[in-house]
Amino acid sequence: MAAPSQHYIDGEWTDGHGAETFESENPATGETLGEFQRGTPADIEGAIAAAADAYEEWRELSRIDRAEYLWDVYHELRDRTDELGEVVTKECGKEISEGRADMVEAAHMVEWAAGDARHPSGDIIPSEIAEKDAYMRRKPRGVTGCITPWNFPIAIPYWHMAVALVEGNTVVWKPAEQTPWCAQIVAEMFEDAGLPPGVFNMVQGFGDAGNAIVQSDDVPTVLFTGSAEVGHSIADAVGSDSGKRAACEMGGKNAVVITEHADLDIAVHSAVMSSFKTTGQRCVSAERLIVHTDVYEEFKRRFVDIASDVAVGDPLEEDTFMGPLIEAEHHEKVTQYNELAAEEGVNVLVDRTELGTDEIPDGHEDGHWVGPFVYEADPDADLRCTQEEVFGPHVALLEYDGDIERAVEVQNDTDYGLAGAIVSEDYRQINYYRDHAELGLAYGNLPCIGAEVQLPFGGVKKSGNGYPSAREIIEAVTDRTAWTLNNSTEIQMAQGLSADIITEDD
Ligand code: UN1
Repeated sequence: MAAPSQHYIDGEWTDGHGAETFESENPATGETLGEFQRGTPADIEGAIAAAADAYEEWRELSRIDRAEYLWDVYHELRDRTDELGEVVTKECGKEISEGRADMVEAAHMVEWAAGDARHPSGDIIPSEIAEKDAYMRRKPRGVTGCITPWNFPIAIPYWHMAVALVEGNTVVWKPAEQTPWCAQIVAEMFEDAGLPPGVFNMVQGFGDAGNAIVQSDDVPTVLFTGSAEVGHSIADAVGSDSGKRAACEMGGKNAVVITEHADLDIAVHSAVMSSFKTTGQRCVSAERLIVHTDVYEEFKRRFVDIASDVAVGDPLEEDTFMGPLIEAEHHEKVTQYNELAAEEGVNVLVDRTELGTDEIPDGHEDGHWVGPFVYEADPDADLRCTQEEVFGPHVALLEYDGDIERAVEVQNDTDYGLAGAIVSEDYRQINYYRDHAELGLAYGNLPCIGAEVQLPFGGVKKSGNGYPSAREIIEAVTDRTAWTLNNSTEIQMAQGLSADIITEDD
Protein backbone atom coordinates (compact mmCIF):
# COMPACT_ATOMS: atom_id res chain seq x y z
CA MET A 1 0.00 0.00 0.00
CA ALA A 2 1.21 3.52 -0.79
CA ALA A 3 2.63 5.66 2.04
CA PRO A 4 0.03 7.90 3.67
CA SER A 5 -0.49 11.23 1.92
CA GLN A 6 1.16 14.17 3.58
CA HIS A 7 0.62 17.75 4.65
CA TYR A 8 1.89 20.61 2.51
CA ILE A 9 3.82 23.08 4.65
CA ASP A 10 6.28 25.76 3.54
CA GLY A 11 6.41 24.42 -0.01
CA GLU A 12 7.25 20.85 1.10
CA TRP A 13 5.28 17.64 1.52
CA THR A 14 5.75 16.43 5.08
CA ASP A 15 4.56 13.75 7.50
CA GLY A 16 4.33 16.31 10.27
CA HIS A 17 4.63 15.53 13.97
CA GLY A 18 1.73 13.14 14.33
CA ALA A 19 1.91 9.38 14.69
CA GLU A 20 -1.66 8.77 13.54
CA THR A 21 -3.19 8.43 10.12
CA PHE A 22 -6.79 8.34 8.94
CA GLU A 23 -8.57 6.98 5.90
CA SER A 24 -10.83 8.44 3.30
CA GLU A 25 -13.86 6.32 2.54
CA ASN A 26 -16.13 6.20 -0.50
CA PRO A 27 -19.57 6.81 1.06
CA ALA A 28 -21.30 4.84 -1.71
CA THR A 29 -19.29 1.65 -1.25
CA GLY A 30 -17.41 1.84 2.04
CA GLU A 31 -14.22 1.28 0.03
CA THR A 32 -11.02 2.94 1.35
CA LEU A 33 -9.78 5.57 -1.06
CA GLY A 34 -6.52 6.48 0.63
CA GLU A 35 -4.63 6.98 3.86
CA PHE A 36 -3.63 10.39 5.17
CA GLN A 37 -1.43 11.79 7.91
CA ARG A 38 -3.47 13.18 10.77
CA GLY A 39 -2.24 16.69 11.57
CA THR A 40 -1.57 17.88 15.11
CA PRO A 41 -1.63 21.34 16.69
CA ALA A 42 2.18 21.35 16.30
CA ASP A 43 1.78 20.87 12.55
CA ILE A 44 -0.62 23.80 12.45
CA GLU A 45 1.91 25.90 14.38
CA GLY A 46 4.57 25.04 11.80
CA ALA A 47 2.22 25.97 8.98
CA ILE A 48 1.33 29.27 10.66
CA ALA A 49 5.02 30.12 11.13
CA ALA A 50 5.69 29.40 7.44
CA ALA A 51 2.69 31.49 6.38
CA ALA A 52 3.79 34.38 8.63
CA ASP A 53 7.31 34.32 7.13
CA ALA A 54 6.01 34.20 3.56
CA TYR A 55 3.57 37.06 4.17
CA GLU A 56 6.16 39.85 4.15
CA GLU A 57 7.22 39.17 0.54
CA TRP A 58 3.84 38.06 -0.77
CA ARG A 59 2.11 41.24 0.31
CA GLU A 60 4.69 43.33 -1.56
CA LEU A 61 3.76 41.83 -4.95
CA SER A 62 1.12 43.62 -7.01
CA ARG A 63 -2.37 42.14 -6.94
CA ILE A 64 -1.97 41.36 -10.63
CA ASP A 65 1.27 39.43 -10.05
CA ARG A 66 -0.33 37.44 -7.25
CA ALA A 67 -3.31 36.65 -9.48
CA GLU A 68 -1.00 35.25 -12.17
CA TYR A 69 -0.46 32.17 -9.99
CA LEU A 70 -4.19 31.65 -9.78
CA TRP A 71 -4.68 31.65 -13.55
CA ASP A 72 -2.58 28.47 -13.63
CA VAL A 73 -4.91 26.93 -11.05
CA TYR A 74 -7.91 28.07 -13.10
CA HIS A 75 -6.65 26.32 -16.24
CA GLU A 76 -5.92 23.12 -14.34
CA LEU A 77 -9.42 23.15 -12.84
CA ARG A 78 -10.89 23.60 -16.32
CA ASP A 79 -8.71 20.98 -18.00
CA ARG A 80 -9.39 18.36 -15.31
CA THR A 81 -13.10 19.00 -14.67
CA ASP A 82 -14.30 15.55 -15.77
CA GLU A 83 -11.45 13.61 -14.22
CA LEU A 84 -11.58 15.38 -10.87
CA GLY A 85 -15.37 15.67 -10.87
CA GLU A 86 -15.28 11.90 -10.60
CA VAL A 87 -12.92 12.10 -7.61
CA VAL A 88 -15.33 14.52 -5.91
CA THR A 89 -18.18 12.10 -6.52
CA LYS A 90 -16.19 9.13 -5.25
CA GLU A 91 -15.09 10.86 -2.10
CA CYS A 92 -18.20 12.78 -1.08
CA GLY A 93 -20.95 10.80 -2.79
CA LYS A 94 -22.62 13.62 -4.73
CA GLU A 95 -23.99 12.42 -8.07
CA ILE A 96 -21.66 12.96 -11.00
CA SER A 97 -23.19 16.17 -12.42
CA GLU A 98 -22.72 17.66 -8.94
CA GLY A 99 -19.17 16.37 -8.75
CA ARG A 100 -18.37 18.19 -12.00
CA ALA A 101 -20.33 21.28 -10.91
CA ASP A 102 -18.11 21.47 -7.83
CA MET A 103 -15.09 21.73 -10.15
CA VAL A 104 -16.83 24.30 -12.33
CA GLU A 105 -17.83 26.39 -9.32
CA ALA A 106 -14.21 26.27 -8.11
CA ALA A 107 -12.99 27.44 -11.54
CA HIS A 108 -15.53 30.26 -11.53
CA MET A 109 -14.37 31.44 -8.11
CA VAL A 110 -10.71 31.38 -9.11
CA GLU A 111 -11.56 33.19 -12.35
CA TRP A 112 -13.50 35.83 -10.41
CA ALA A 113 -10.68 36.39 -7.91
CA ALA A 114 -7.92 36.49 -10.50
CA GLY A 115 -9.96 38.68 -12.86
CA ASP A 116 -10.78 41.04 -10.01
CA ALA A 117 -7.07 41.77 -9.64
CA ARG A 118 -7.27 43.93 -12.78
CA HIS A 119 -10.39 45.75 -11.65
CA PRO A 120 -10.40 48.98 -9.65
CA SER A 121 -10.13 48.34 -5.93
CA GLY A 122 -11.10 50.88 -3.29
CA ASP A 123 -12.81 54.23 -3.67
CA ILE A 124 -11.95 57.83 -4.40
CA ILE A 125 -13.86 59.89 -1.87
CA PRO A 126 -14.48 63.65 -1.93
CA SER A 127 -13.09 65.91 0.79
CA GLU A 128 -14.57 69.19 2.05
CA ILE A 129 -11.14 70.72 1.46
CA ALA A 130 -10.34 71.12 -2.24
CA GLU A 131 -6.63 70.49 -1.65
CA LYS A 132 -7.17 67.13 -0.01
CA ASP A 133 -7.37 63.80 -1.83
CA ALA A 134 -9.17 61.08 0.08
CA TYR A 135 -9.24 57.38 -0.77
CA MET A 136 -10.41 54.12 0.74
CA ARG A 137 -7.60 51.62 0.28
CA ARG A 138 -7.37 47.99 1.36
CA LYS A 139 -4.55 46.10 3.02
CA PRO A 140 -4.21 42.37 3.61
CA ARG A 141 -4.55 41.19 7.21
CA GLY A 142 -1.85 38.51 7.30
CA VAL A 143 -2.19 34.79 7.87
CA THR A 144 -5.70 33.61 7.02
CA GLY A 145 -6.95 30.35 8.58
CA CYS A 146 -9.43 28.45 6.41
CA ILE A 147 -11.62 25.61 7.68
CA THR A 148 -13.83 24.07 5.01
CA PRO A 149 -16.60 21.44 4.78
CA TRP A 150 -16.78 18.17 2.85
CA ASN A 151 -19.89 18.87 0.76
CA PHE A 152 -18.15 21.22 -1.71
CA PRO A 153 -14.65 19.82 -1.26
CA ILE A 154 -13.08 21.73 -4.18
CA ALA A 155 -15.31 24.80 -4.60
CA ILE A 156 -15.51 26.07 -1.02
CA PRO A 157 -11.74 25.91 -0.38
CA TYR A 158 -11.35 28.20 -3.38
CA TRP A 159 -14.15 30.46 -2.14
CA HIS A 160 -11.96 31.03 0.91
CA MET A 161 -8.50 30.98 -0.53
CA ALA A 162 -8.61 32.52 -4.01
CA VAL A 163 -9.57 36.04 -2.91
CA ALA A 164 -7.54 35.81 0.32
CA LEU A 165 -4.39 35.14 -1.74
CA VAL A 166 -5.03 37.77 -4.42
CA GLU A 167 -5.57 40.35 -1.69
CA GLY A 168 -2.09 39.58 -0.30
CA ASN A 169 -2.79 37.24 2.61
CA THR A 170 -1.09 33.89 3.13
CA VAL A 171 -3.10 30.82 4.01
CA VAL A 172 -3.22 27.89 6.45
CA TRP A 173 -5.95 25.48 5.44
CA LYS A 174 -7.52 22.61 7.40
CA PRO A 175 -9.81 20.73 5.01
CA ALA A 176 -12.70 18.49 6.07
CA GLU A 177 -11.54 15.11 7.37
CA GLN A 178 -14.12 13.36 5.14
CA THR A 179 -12.55 14.61 1.89
CA PRO A 180 -8.75 14.55 2.26
CA TRP A 181 -8.20 13.23 -1.27
CA CYS A 182 -9.87 16.30 -2.78
CA ALA A 183 -7.78 18.45 -0.44
CA GLN A 184 -4.62 16.74 -1.62
CA ILE A 185 -5.54 17.66 -5.20
CA VAL A 186 -6.18 21.29 -4.30
CA ALA A 187 -2.76 21.44 -2.63
CA GLU A 188 -1.10 19.84 -5.67
CA MET A 189 -2.65 22.49 -7.88
CA PHE A 190 -1.11 25.27 -5.79
CA GLU A 191 2.19 23.43 -5.93
CA ASP A 192 1.90 23.10 -9.74
CA ALA A 193 1.21 26.83 -9.95
CA GLY A 194 4.58 27.45 -8.26
CA LEU A 195 3.30 29.56 -5.40
CA PRO A 196 6.26 30.74 -3.26
CA PRO A 197 6.86 28.44 -0.25
CA GLY A 198 4.70 29.23 2.77
CA VAL A 199 2.10 31.28 0.88
CA PHE A 200 -0.27 28.31 0.88
CA ASN A 201 -0.15 25.58 3.54
CA MET A 202 -2.43 22.62 4.12
CA VAL A 203 -2.66 20.42 7.19
CA GLN A 204 -4.94 17.39 6.97
CA GLY A 205 -6.82 16.40 10.09
CA PHE A 206 -9.71 16.82 12.50
CA GLY A 207 -11.17 19.38 14.89
CA ASP A 208 -8.10 19.53 17.14
CA ALA A 209 -6.07 20.82 14.19
CA GLY A 210 -8.81 23.28 13.21
CA ASN A 211 -8.98 24.49 16.79
CA ALA A 212 -5.25 25.23 16.81
CA ILE A 213 -5.87 27.66 13.92
CA VAL A 214 -8.72 29.32 15.81
CA GLN A 215 -6.69 29.66 19.04
CA SER A 216 -3.51 31.00 17.45
CA ASP A 217 -2.47 34.59 18.19
CA ASP A 218 -0.76 34.69 14.81
CA VAL A 219 -3.89 34.12 12.73
CA PRO A 220 -5.87 37.38 12.62
CA THR A 221 -8.55 36.05 10.27
CA VAL A 222 -10.43 32.76 10.44
CA LEU A 223 -12.78 31.74 7.63
CA PHE A 224 -15.17 28.93 8.34
CA THR A 225 -17.92 27.21 6.36
CA GLY A 226 -19.68 24.30 8.03
CA SER A 227 -21.96 23.33 10.88
CA ALA A 228 -23.66 25.88 13.13
CA GLU A 229 -22.28 24.20 16.23
CA VAL A 230 -18.63 24.57 15.19
CA GLY A 231 -19.20 27.97 13.56
CA HIS A 232 -20.71 29.48 16.69
CA SER A 233 -17.88 28.18 18.86
CA ILE A 234 -15.34 29.70 16.45
CA ALA A 235 -17.18 33.03 16.38
CA ASP A 236 -17.25 33.03 20.21
CA ALA A 237 -13.57 32.15 20.56
CA VAL A 238 -12.43 34.73 18.03
CA GLY A 239 -14.96 37.38 19.03
CA SER A 240 -13.41 37.78 22.48
CA ASP A 241 -10.17 39.05 20.86
CA SER A 242 -10.90 42.36 19.18
CA GLY A 243 -7.90 42.20 16.83
CA LYS A 244 -9.13 38.96 15.34
CA ARG A 245 -11.95 38.38 12.90
CA ALA A 246 -14.00 35.29 12.17
CA ALA A 247 -16.18 35.04 9.10
CA CYS A 248 -18.47 32.07 9.42
CA GLU A 249 -21.13 30.65 7.17
CA MET A 250 -23.34 27.96 8.65
CA GLY A 251 -26.43 26.03 7.75
CA GLY A 252 -30.10 26.77 7.84
CA LYS A 253 -33.60 25.40 8.18
CA ASN A 254 -34.39 26.66 4.73
CA ALA A 255 -37.87 26.81 3.23
CA VAL A 256 -39.67 27.07 -0.09
CA VAL A 257 -42.92 29.06 0.06
CA ILE A 258 -45.59 27.95 -2.42
CA THR A 259 -48.48 30.39 -2.58
CA GLU A 260 -52.03 30.02 -3.93
CA HIS A 261 -50.75 31.76 -7.09
CA ALA A 262 -47.93 29.29 -7.75
CA ASP A 263 -47.36 27.52 -11.03
CA LEU A 264 -47.39 24.00 -9.59
CA ASP A 265 -44.99 22.59 -12.17
CA ILE A 266 -42.40 25.10 -11.02
CA ALA A 267 -43.35 24.52 -7.39
CA VAL A 268 -42.89 20.75 -7.49
CA HIS A 269 -39.68 20.99 -9.52
CA SER A 270 -38.20 23.63 -7.20
CA ALA A 271 -39.17 21.74 -4.07
CA VAL A 272 -37.71 18.43 -5.26
CA MET A 273 -34.43 20.08 -6.26
CA SER A 274 -34.22 22.09 -3.03
CA SER A 275 -34.95 19.14 -0.76
CA PHE A 276 -33.23 16.19 -2.39
CA LYS A 277 -30.35 17.41 -4.56
CA THR A 278 -27.04 16.48 -2.85
CA THR A 279 -29.23 14.18 -0.71
CA GLY A 280 -30.24 17.27 1.27
CA GLN A 281 -26.64 17.88 2.30
CA ARG A 282 -26.23 21.47 1.15
CA CYS A 283 -26.33 24.21 3.72
CA VAL A 284 -28.89 25.79 1.38
CA SER A 285 -31.08 22.64 1.09
CA ALA A 286 -34.75 23.08 2.03
CA GLU A 287 -36.27 21.07 4.89
CA ARG A 288 -39.52 23.03 5.01
CA LEU A 289 -42.14 23.49 2.28
CA ILE A 290 -44.68 26.13 3.25
CA VAL A 291 -47.73 25.56 1.06
CA HIS A 292 -50.99 27.53 0.74
CA THR A 293 -54.12 25.58 1.60
CA ASP A 294 -55.73 26.21 -1.83
CA VAL A 295 -52.98 24.29 -3.64
CA TYR A 296 -51.91 22.04 -0.76
CA GLU A 297 -53.59 18.78 -1.75
CA GLU A 298 -52.45 18.88 -5.34
CA PHE A 299 -48.91 19.92 -4.44
CA LYS A 300 -48.73 17.21 -1.77
CA ARG A 301 -49.89 14.50 -4.16
CA ARG A 302 -47.37 15.46 -6.82
CA PHE A 303 -44.46 16.01 -4.40
CA VAL A 304 -45.10 12.74 -2.57
CA ASP A 305 -45.30 10.91 -5.89
CA ILE A 306 -41.79 12.03 -6.85
CA ALA A 307 -40.32 11.64 -3.35
CA SER A 308 -41.58 8.06 -3.36
CA ASP A 309 -39.55 7.10 -6.38
CA VAL A 310 -36.82 9.65 -6.88
CA ALA A 311 -33.74 7.69 -8.03
CA VAL A 312 -31.30 6.92 -5.23
CA GLY A 313 -28.24 5.10 -6.53
CA ASP A 314 -24.63 4.91 -7.60
CA PRO A 315 -23.51 8.54 -7.77
CA LEU A 316 -21.16 7.76 -10.65
CA GLU A 317 -24.14 6.85 -12.86
CA GLU A 318 -25.71 9.68 -14.87
CA ASP A 319 -29.24 8.50 -14.07
CA THR A 320 -28.87 8.84 -10.30
CA PHE A 321 -30.60 11.77 -8.59
CA MET A 322 -29.49 11.13 -5.00
CA GLY A 323 -26.25 9.56 -3.84
CA PRO A 324 -25.53 8.32 -0.31
CA LEU A 325 -25.04 10.31 2.90
CA ILE A 326 -21.46 11.19 3.68
CA GLU A 327 -20.70 8.81 6.56
CA ALA A 328 -22.09 6.30 9.03
CA GLU A 329 -22.33 8.86 11.84
CA HIS A 330 -24.37 11.16 9.64
CA HIS A 331 -26.60 8.29 8.55
CA GLU A 332 -27.29 7.69 12.22
CA LYS A 333 -28.14 11.34 12.78
CA VAL A 334 -30.57 11.53 9.84
CA THR A 335 -32.22 8.27 10.92
CA GLN A 336 -32.65 9.63 14.44
CA TYR A 337 -34.25 12.84 13.17
CA ASN A 338 -36.68 10.80 11.05
CA GLU A 339 -37.58 8.79 14.16
CA LEU A 340 -37.86 11.95 16.23
CA ALA A 341 -40.33 13.45 13.74
CA ALA A 342 -42.52 10.36 14.07
CA GLU A 343 -42.28 10.58 17.88
CA GLU A 344 -43.25 14.25 17.74
CA GLY A 345 -46.53 13.14 16.18
CA VAL A 346 -46.21 14.44 12.63
CA ASN A 347 -48.03 12.72 9.78
CA VAL A 348 -45.42 10.76 7.84
CA LEU A 349 -46.13 10.63 4.08
CA VAL A 350 -42.97 9.05 2.68
CA ASP A 351 -40.51 7.06 4.74
CA ARG A 352 -37.57 5.74 2.75
CA THR A 353 -35.18 5.85 5.72
CA GLU A 354 -34.37 2.23 5.06
CA LEU A 355 -34.18 1.43 1.40
CA GLY A 356 -35.14 -1.97 0.03
CA THR A 357 -32.26 -4.18 -1.10
CA ASP A 358 -33.44 -3.80 -4.71
CA GLU A 359 -32.99 -0.01 -4.40
CA ILE A 360 -29.33 -0.28 -3.38
CA PRO A 361 -27.01 -0.74 -6.35
CA ASP A 362 -25.03 -4.00 -6.57
CA GLY A 363 -21.72 -3.92 -4.78
CA HIS A 364 -22.80 -0.87 -2.77
CA GLU A 365 -24.26 -2.63 0.28
CA ASP A 366 -21.81 -0.82 2.59
CA GLY A 367 -22.82 2.66 1.41
CA HIS A 368 -24.66 5.09 3.68
CA TRP A 369 -28.00 4.92 1.90
CA VAL A 370 -31.13 6.78 2.75
CA GLY A 371 -34.12 7.95 0.72
CA PRO A 372 -36.54 10.84 1.20
CA PHE A 373 -38.49 11.27 4.41
CA VAL A 374 -41.53 13.53 3.96
CA TYR A 375 -44.14 14.49 6.54
CA GLU A 376 -46.79 17.08 7.27
CA ALA A 377 -46.68 19.14 10.42
CA ASP A 378 -48.50 22.04 12.02
CA PRO A 379 -46.57 25.25 11.27
CA ASP A 380 -47.39 26.58 14.74
CA ALA A 381 -46.32 23.50 16.69
CA ASP A 382 -43.07 23.80 18.59
CA LEU A 383 -41.27 20.80 17.10
CA ARG A 384 -37.58 20.00 17.02
CA CYS A 385 -37.94 18.31 13.63
CA THR A 386 -39.17 21.50 11.97
CA GLN A 387 -36.70 23.76 13.83
CA GLU A 388 -33.37 21.91 13.81
CA GLU A 389 -31.19 21.40 10.76
CA VAL A 390 -30.98 17.73 9.79
CA PHE A 391 -28.76 18.08 6.68
CA GLY A 392 -30.49 15.26 4.87
CA PRO A 393 -33.52 14.48 2.68
CA HIS A 394 -35.89 15.16 5.58
CA VAL A 395 -38.67 17.56 4.66
CA ALA A 396 -41.80 18.94 6.30
CA LEU A 397 -44.91 20.14 4.47
CA LEU A 398 -46.36 23.05 6.42
CA GLU A 399 -49.85 24.06 5.26
CA TYR A 400 -50.86 27.69 5.74
CA ASP A 401 -54.02 29.67 5.24
CA GLY A 402 -54.15 33.39 4.60
CA ASP A 403 -52.03 35.94 2.82
CA ILE A 404 -48.37 36.26 1.95
CA GLU A 405 -47.69 37.93 5.32
CA ARG A 406 -48.66 34.67 7.00
CA ALA A 407 -46.40 32.61 4.70
CA VAL A 408 -43.46 34.87 5.45
CA GLU A 409 -44.22 34.68 9.18
CA VAL A 410 -43.85 30.88 8.97
CA GLN A 411 -40.73 31.23 6.82
CA ASN A 412 -39.16 33.52 9.44
CA ASP A 413 -40.12 31.33 12.39
CA THR A 414 -36.64 29.84 12.64
CA ASP A 415 -33.34 30.78 14.25
CA TYR A 416 -31.67 30.54 10.86
CA GLY A 417 -31.69 32.69 7.74
CA LEU A 418 -29.55 31.31 4.95
CA ALA A 419 -31.55 30.50 1.79
CA GLY A 420 -35.16 30.36 0.69
CA ALA A 421 -37.46 30.54 -2.31
CA ILE A 422 -40.97 31.65 -3.18
CA VAL A 423 -43.02 30.16 -5.99
CA SER A 424 -45.78 32.51 -7.16
CA GLU A 425 -47.05 34.19 -10.32
CA ASP A 426 -48.08 37.28 -8.33
CA TYR A 427 -45.40 39.94 -8.31
CA ARG A 428 -46.81 41.61 -5.20
CA GLN A 429 -46.39 38.39 -3.24
CA ILE A 430 -42.90 37.96 -4.65
CA ASN A 431 -41.91 41.50 -3.72
CA TYR A 432 -43.32 41.17 -0.22
CA TYR A 433 -41.32 38.00 0.28
CA ARG A 434 -38.17 39.62 -1.17
CA ASP A 435 -38.42 42.49 1.30
CA HIS A 436 -39.50 40.60 4.43
CA ALA A 437 -38.09 37.08 4.36
CA GLU A 438 -35.08 37.02 6.71
CA LEU A 439 -32.56 35.47 4.34
CA GLY A 440 -29.13 35.98 2.86
CA LEU A 441 -30.01 34.18 -0.39
CA ALA A 442 -33.54 34.40 -1.76
CA TYR A 443 -35.02 33.09 -4.99
CA GLY A 444 -38.25 33.58 -6.94
CA ASN A 445 -39.68 30.70 -8.98
CA LEU A 446 -36.50 28.68 -8.52
CA PRO A 447 -35.02 26.15 -6.11
CA CYS A 448 -33.16 27.69 -3.16
CA ILE A 449 -29.88 26.01 -4.17
CA GLY A 450 -27.32 26.80 -6.82
CA ALA A 451 -25.97 30.30 -6.12
CA GLU A 452 -23.35 31.62 -8.53
CA VAL A 453 -19.97 32.80 -7.24
CA GLN A 454 -20.36 36.43 -8.31
CA LEU A 455 -23.27 36.84 -5.88
CA PRO A 456 -22.72 37.49 -2.21
CA PHE A 457 -23.22 34.20 -0.36
CA GLY A 458 -24.11 33.97 3.30
CA GLY A 459 -26.90 34.19 5.80
CA VAL A 460 -28.45 36.21 8.57
CA LYS A 461 -29.46 35.25 12.13
CA LYS A 462 -27.79 32.00 13.25
CA SER A 463 -26.70 31.15 9.72
CA GLY A 464 -23.69 33.42 10.02
CA ASN A 465 -22.32 36.78 9.13
CA GLY A 466 -22.24 36.38 5.39
CA TYR A 467 -18.54 36.88 4.76
CA PRO A 468 -16.52 33.77 3.93
CA SER A 469 -17.25 33.43 0.25
CA ALA A 470 -17.30 34.85 -3.18
CA ARG A 471 -17.52 38.61 -3.51
CA GLU A 472 -18.03 39.53 0.12
CA ILE A 473 -14.93 37.73 1.32
CA ILE A 474 -12.87 40.78 0.44
CA GLU A 475 -14.35 42.42 3.53
CA ALA A 476 -13.17 39.55 5.69
CA VAL A 477 -9.60 39.27 4.43
CA THR A 478 -8.69 42.94 4.15
CA ASP A 479 -8.63 45.98 6.39
CA ARG A 480 -9.68 49.31 5.00
CA THR A 481 -7.57 52.42 5.33
CA ALA A 482 -9.23 55.79 4.88
CA TRP A 483 -6.25 57.66 3.41
CA THR A 484 -6.16 61.45 3.09
CA LEU A 485 -3.31 63.35 1.41
CA ASN A 486 -2.89 67.12 1.66
CA ASN A 487 -1.67 68.75 -1.59
CA SER A 488 -1.34 72.22 -0.09
CA THR A 489 1.44 73.64 2.07
CA GLU A 490 -1.22 74.83 4.50
CA ILE A 491 -3.01 72.56 6.90
CA GLN A 492 -6.75 73.01 6.60
CA MET A 493 -9.29 71.07 8.57
CA ALA A 494 -12.77 69.95 7.65
CA GLN A 495 -15.88 70.65 9.74
CA GLY A 496 -14.78 74.27 10.27
CA LEU A 497 -12.19 73.14 12.80
CA SER A 498 -9.57 75.81 13.38
CA ALA A 499 -6.04 74.84 12.31
CA ASP A 500 -4.52 77.89 13.98
CA ILE A 501 -2.01 77.26 16.71
CA ILE A 502 -2.51 79.88 19.36
CA THR A 503 0.19 80.55 21.92
CA GLU A 504 0.28 82.60 25.15
CA ASP A 505 1.91 85.41 23.20
CA ASP A 506 -0.98 85.79 20.75
C1 UN1 B 1 -23.43 24.75 0.64
O1 UN1 B 1 -24.58 24.39 0.58
O2 UN1 B 1 -22.70 24.40 1.57
O3 UN1 B 1 -25.68 27.69 -3.74
C2 UN1 B 1 -22.85 25.59 -0.44
C3 UN1 B 1 -25.30 26.52 -3.85
C4 UN1 B 1 -23.84 26.26 -4.07
C5 UN1 B 1 -23.07 26.33 -2.79
C6 UN1 B 1 -23.70 25.61 -1.65
N1 UN1 B 1 -23.31 27.22 -4.99
O4 UN1 B 1 -26.06 25.58 -3.80
